[in-house]
Amino acid sequence: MAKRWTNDLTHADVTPEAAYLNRRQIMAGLTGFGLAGLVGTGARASAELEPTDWDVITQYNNFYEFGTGKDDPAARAHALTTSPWTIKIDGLVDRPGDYSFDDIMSKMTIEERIYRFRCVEAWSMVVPWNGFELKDLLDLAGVKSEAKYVAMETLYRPEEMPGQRLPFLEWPYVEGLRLDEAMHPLTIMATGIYGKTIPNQNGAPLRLVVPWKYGFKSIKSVVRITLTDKEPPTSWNRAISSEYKFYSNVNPEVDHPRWSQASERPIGGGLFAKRQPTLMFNGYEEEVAQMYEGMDLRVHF
Ligand SMILES: Nc1nc2c(c(=O)[nH]1)N[C@H]1C(S)=C(S)[C@@H](COP(=O)(O)O)O[C@H]1N2
Ligand SMILES: [Mo]
Repeated sequence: MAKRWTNDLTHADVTPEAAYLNRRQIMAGLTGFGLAGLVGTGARASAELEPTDWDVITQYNNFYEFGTGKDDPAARAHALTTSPWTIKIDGLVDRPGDYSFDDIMSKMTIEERIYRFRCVEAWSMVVPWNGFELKDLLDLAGVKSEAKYVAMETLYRPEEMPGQRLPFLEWPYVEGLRLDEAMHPLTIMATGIYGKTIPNQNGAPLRLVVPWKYGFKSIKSVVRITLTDKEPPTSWNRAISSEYKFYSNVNPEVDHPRWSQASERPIGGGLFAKRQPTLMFNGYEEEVAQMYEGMDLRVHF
């Protein structure tokens, strides 16, 4: 586990304020279709994010089921069988059952969403996802009024996922969201990147993407979605509960116990890529902050 958490961040890495303001103007954009209702100003809507290269997005990965190295998933995940694929939706829903991936896809509207992606390890990318809103899938199953949380589980198949034969984490990988977070229009299930089928190493055939939270919340290769009235367990909280809590919202003001979260290293930016400031809620504050009103984000980090 030590390897994963090694990093070289110091407070001296934080970008000076002038650069911050410049870059902030560039980075403030929220692109993607279907978000018009959320976007406050025209300037914000028209600003652009520069997507990270395909090769970087698909070769620098965290997917511990295939090993802890950043290049292990790309080297090993081709062995994963992703078709047929079934997602069990159960718990507090009107229509529990095994939903086939193909059937789900025939009912969903696939959109492109270009999102910032910020790992808790303080690196970042910009990913042009293709996918559908998680809300649409939950509506298909019919969420009962008692439901308060959504729990998700990754495939457990050690024959194809060699990392699951080792105790890096407790398997299967599990994650969860509060129901309002899960229903938020920014929350998607991604099935593609750059208009291509999502590669196995990125979580084929479908993975969660919650752009205002640290990357580990965005659980890959999902096989089960359970609606519940209790806060579900999450893998990194189980592993190191003092460092990883349930919410894990990106927050430059709350440092990880072992490193600063004030800035991040863009992956794939080349030789001249500078560290950049991390934005509150990863730049999605305007869209999501109201869900956390009245919560102490230093306690619920
Ligand atoms: N099942 C599963 N999901 C996972 C992980 C994992 O190890 N297993 N890693 C998480 C972490 S720490 C990150 S940063 C992102 C990485 O997504 P990417 O490889 O598509 O960039 O996936 C998240 N989802
Ligand atoms: Mo991560």
